[in-house]
Amino acid sequence: DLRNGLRPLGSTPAEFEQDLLSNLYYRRGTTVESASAQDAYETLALTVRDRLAARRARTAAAHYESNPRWVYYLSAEYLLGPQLEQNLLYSGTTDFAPAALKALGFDPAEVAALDVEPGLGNGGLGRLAACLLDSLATLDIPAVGYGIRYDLGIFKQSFVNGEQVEEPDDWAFQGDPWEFPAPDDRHRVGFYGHVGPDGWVPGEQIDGEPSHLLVPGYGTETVNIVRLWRARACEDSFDLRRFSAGQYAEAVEQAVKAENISKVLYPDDSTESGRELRLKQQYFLVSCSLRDIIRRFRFRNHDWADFPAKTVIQLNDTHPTLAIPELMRLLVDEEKLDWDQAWSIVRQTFAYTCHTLLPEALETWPVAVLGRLLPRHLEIIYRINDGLLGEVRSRFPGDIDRVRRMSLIQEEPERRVRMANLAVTGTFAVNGVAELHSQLLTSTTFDDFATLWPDRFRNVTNGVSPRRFVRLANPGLSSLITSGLGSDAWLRDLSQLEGLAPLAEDSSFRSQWRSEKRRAKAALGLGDPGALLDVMVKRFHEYKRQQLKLLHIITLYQRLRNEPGRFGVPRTVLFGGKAAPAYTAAKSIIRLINAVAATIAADPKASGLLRVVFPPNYNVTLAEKIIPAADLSEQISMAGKEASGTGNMKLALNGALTIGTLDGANVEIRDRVGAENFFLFGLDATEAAALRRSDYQPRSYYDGDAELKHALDAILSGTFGGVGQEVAHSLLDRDEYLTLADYRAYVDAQDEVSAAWTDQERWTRMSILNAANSGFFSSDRTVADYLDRVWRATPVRPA
Ligand code: 26Q
Repeated sequence: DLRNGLRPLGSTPAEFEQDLLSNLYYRRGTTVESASAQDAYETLALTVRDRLAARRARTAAAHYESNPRWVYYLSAEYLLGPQLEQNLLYSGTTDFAPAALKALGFDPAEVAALDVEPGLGNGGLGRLAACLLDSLATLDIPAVGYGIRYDLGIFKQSFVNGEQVEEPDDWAFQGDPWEFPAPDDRHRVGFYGHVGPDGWVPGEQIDGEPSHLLVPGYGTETVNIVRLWRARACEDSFDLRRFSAGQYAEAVEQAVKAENISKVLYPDDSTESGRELRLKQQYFLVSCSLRDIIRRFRFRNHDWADFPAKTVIQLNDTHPTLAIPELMRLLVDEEKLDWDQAWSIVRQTFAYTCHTLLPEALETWPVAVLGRLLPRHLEIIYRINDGLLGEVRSRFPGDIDRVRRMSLIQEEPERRVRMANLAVTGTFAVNGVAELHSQLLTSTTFDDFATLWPDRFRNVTNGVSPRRFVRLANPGLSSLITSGLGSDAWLRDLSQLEGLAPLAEDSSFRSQWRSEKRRAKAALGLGDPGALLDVMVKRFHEYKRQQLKLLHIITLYQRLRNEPGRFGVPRTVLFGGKAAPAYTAAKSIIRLINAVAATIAADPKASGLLRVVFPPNYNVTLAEKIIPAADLSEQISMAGKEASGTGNMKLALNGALTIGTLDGANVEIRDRVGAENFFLFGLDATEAAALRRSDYQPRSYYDGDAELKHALDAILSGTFGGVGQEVAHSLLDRDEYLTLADYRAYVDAQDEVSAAWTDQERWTRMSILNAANSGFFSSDRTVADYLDRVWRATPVRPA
């Protein structure tokens, strides 16, 4: 067996250095004398990657041997974060790299800074996908993630005169040393055309070319992969008629257009209506991935009836929902199974995770667009709908309103396909991402479906990777935790953090805990050790209510100028986050934050007391710097709107206290850390929904609260350079997310925060208890819950 003939890679510093040198010569093709920092970076990446690739080979062999049930994760987004540090840690080479680089004459810090994060996602949903892959590998589950290799990731944000400006993120400009391209493993994907007697005849074809990244588990041999597709012109996409007429350039033009499918990530994290290219991306992902899954199934199996036993396919929101009609098409049209048999296989194979509560964020596509791009799929969707509506009619005779609500096709104002209804209908399991969210799904969004199929719905509360968001982001705190617990086993079993609780009463441990916070703040350049670092990092959206935080800041500023006795404690408020480029209201809030920050920075009276900072381009790399430094975590969405949140978990695990509403996973964080260690405020989901249904008058809050009036009047009267009029007007005239209704409760809760901060020993106790009781929010636990409630797959350990 040749596999066993692999020369083992060295595990000593000297061997690492040898391999680095050899890779510099033989794979990078340069020499020590002429190598640039970029050469050194790429060579280091290869040297680390080789070690993981050896583990990958052993993992693949074990998987092949056991023919297990596979978990396939389909996601339009993966926000993987920087790869170098993680892969050094997971390959056990963290300590070798700096010395080896120095020996070759390079500055390790300069080399490490060349690691570019692949920003192949927008926010929470994409980062969750990355955390789940990390945990799947850590738990030794045979799994593959499928996604799109966008040439351009999430845009780079900068500020010009305080306004967000977007620039393309050409993340792989220098090439990506972590990636293994497989150009010989292409799949052909069809679009347009018509349905003939023998099924679909596409009018256009393109190839999907895969490459994969290694996804190592922590503390185990397993290395899984994430397979990313990029669009390539196939030979048939050259227009041969034109070509023979001598119109060479025109023919090539079409081919170039085909490659646009994987050109750019859509930078919207909620709605992006009706863009055909986005639908093409979704079908491209689905078609390539299913063909790959089927090829892998056939490798070891022969009977379609075994497919569901060997395969579970998780749909990350509705973005890959076309996988349902696509698998029906493959089984019925190509494999010649009868409809009912095919439907039974499909229904046993797919599961769907919903990540939203905003009705406007439920994806729909115009029937006309979908029918033109994918005519056969539309037919299949109609036939699935016939089955669904037949079932509804027989269970609820005469209830035509129910039929209208549940239909896969929305009729008014234009005919559209409801992707969420299709996802619920074509899967055996539908989950929300936090307890409250899952409850609201069955009581509101999917109430009709939950009545029809109550067993289909379940909860899987989100989690985050403790490796990335504690160990890598916060090495100092991690060492302290390890010494406090006497072992680093918490990195694979985060519930062990509970062992820190008694140390909250140990004053020397508390003082070490505080000094780790200080260190992280200093590393951020926010070294004022006395100031409370108040952090709100997340995408900009009105429902998340960055505008509420802003009103609080203005109130603090006005207090420090007019009523210093009520000001509270010195604070630095840090914002981070991007707004969708077309989301005008969110961009106005960003503009106003920057204007308020500038006004406060220019006022000597505020110096040392209040500061607002807004570093641009919040991404995973920046999150890993900010989160360890945070004292206070802002989780202040209108209750009933944030499905879960995951930043809330990352911050709590790093010892930040939460100020928040009873929304998403905040509810579970508070249950675990204890009400006395959580600053709760505001309307709950039931109250908020009731207030919105009633005749809500935001102006009554403005008229009834002098501080609120004063804050809004400051914006209106031009205190911040005249910026933000539209923000103030939107709050006074409509206030869709009840910002003004929650303002007083929020400001009062912030006064409690200030009071708690004045007692640093008490604050530190609370901080330790927050971390100690947040072990539940590990994505390892999330994956364990998916295994138990949805996937039913078992570990396979490489020999
Ligand atoms: C859809 C169609 C067209 C274009 C873009 C999109 C699109 C893209 C991304 C729609 C939604 C998203 C991302 C949503 C998201 O990140 N949701 C968040 O998911 C987290 C993980 O479950 C939760 O913690 C957050 O509460 C939720 O907002």
